[in-house]
Amino acid sequence: MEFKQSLLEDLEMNCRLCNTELEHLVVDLGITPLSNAFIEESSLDKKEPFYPLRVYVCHECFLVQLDGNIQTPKNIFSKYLYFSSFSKIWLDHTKELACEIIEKFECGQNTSVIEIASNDGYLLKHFKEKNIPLLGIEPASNIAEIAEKHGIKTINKFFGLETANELKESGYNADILLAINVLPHVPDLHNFLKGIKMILKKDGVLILQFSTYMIPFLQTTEFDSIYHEHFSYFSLLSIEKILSTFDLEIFDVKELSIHGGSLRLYVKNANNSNYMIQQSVNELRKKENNCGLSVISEYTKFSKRVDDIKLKICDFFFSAKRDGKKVVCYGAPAKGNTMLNFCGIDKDLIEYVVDISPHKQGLYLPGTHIQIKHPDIIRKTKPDYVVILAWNFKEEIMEKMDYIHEWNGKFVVMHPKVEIQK
Ligand code: DWN
Repeated sequence: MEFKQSLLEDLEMNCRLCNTELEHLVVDLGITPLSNAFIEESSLDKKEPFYPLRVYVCHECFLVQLDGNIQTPKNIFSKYLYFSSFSKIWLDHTKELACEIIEKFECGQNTSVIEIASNDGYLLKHFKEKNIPLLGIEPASNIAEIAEKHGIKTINKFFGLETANELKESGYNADILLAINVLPHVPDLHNFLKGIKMILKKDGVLILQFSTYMIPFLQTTEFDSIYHEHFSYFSLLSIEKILSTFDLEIFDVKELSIHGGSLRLYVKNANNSNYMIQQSVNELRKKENNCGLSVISEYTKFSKRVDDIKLKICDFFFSAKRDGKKVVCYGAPAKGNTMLNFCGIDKDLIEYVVDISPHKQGLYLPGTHIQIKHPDIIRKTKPDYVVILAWNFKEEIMEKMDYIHEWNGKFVVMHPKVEIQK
């Protein structure tokens, strides 16, 4: 496994929010490839960069974070293989979100809606249907192109202060500013929040949502959602500190089960008196306190649990191999690559992976070099075990792949524990 010594010097050992020296390790997942760096067949014999993957918690602001920016967003997101529109559960969830926003904030043809990291237009399309003025900001050129084809006005740029300035100069600002599953991907939170402050109208509402929310993240030991494009892992405790630095205030919160446990925040300018602070905010503060989120040991004992889970994952795959069982995986999510690479599970133990995304089929997983195929092959090869790597969509996947039971095939998940499904 190869990484340049210089990269280690790039590692920050200071908190990306408050600059406090990082002293408390949450978990060290070794050195791994970028989790979305899928490989073309022609590149399988080329050098493949591996990087340290370590998470720390700051003892001042309790932000859980990678110890540095191994990769720049430009390297990760300029051409990206994650398209949001490949999961019904996710599409249903975000349709409900759009409908709630339109109703709750009385969006109409005078409402300006801007979404940061708008992907393929999966969310903004619901505003378009209501003729609500919108703008998507999407850094991945291949994905922005698809959104534009769907008639979603999209600018292909990274969001930050510079882009916000350009938007402001072009007369754009937001009554509703959406940032769904983007904040964990932002290495420079200060620059990002300055940009948000720049384009959010005085009476505007920012709706932030992110997976890897700290309560379920710790309670279910969600280590596979740690990868180089997830620079930060938030709690209400840590995110309130970030937002207050920019006179932004949370007036409502919602805990969500999607993606293994997410948090949605409704945020306003502190001097905007149009929205009362809801009881939900204080209730979540109390819940986080009861879960020990302001106690460092709550974070540092994560690592031991990860080691225990790793043993159970390895046990499953090695026992199946020993018993001559045919094992394949369903879904080629980024999280699956963290799990496989950290546990050392590769193509000796897994015959192939399937994924419905045509953008991933034919490629190979980073690090393990397991090929990604179309799900139809499962009916042909009749595997004994189908390990669902995209466990956050387990129900949807098991429903559509129910036919594996015709040959007594079994589904298996590795999260929140190794479990062979009935
Ligand atoms: O933060 C992020 C989360 C929200 O989404 C991004 N960094 C990238 C991405 O992470 P991920 O790749 O772990 O996400 P998913 O959404 O869990 O990936 C699901 C994968 O499974 C996709 O490649 C699509 C595939 N899939 C499938 O093959 N059949 C999904 C469903 C629902 C299916 O039925």
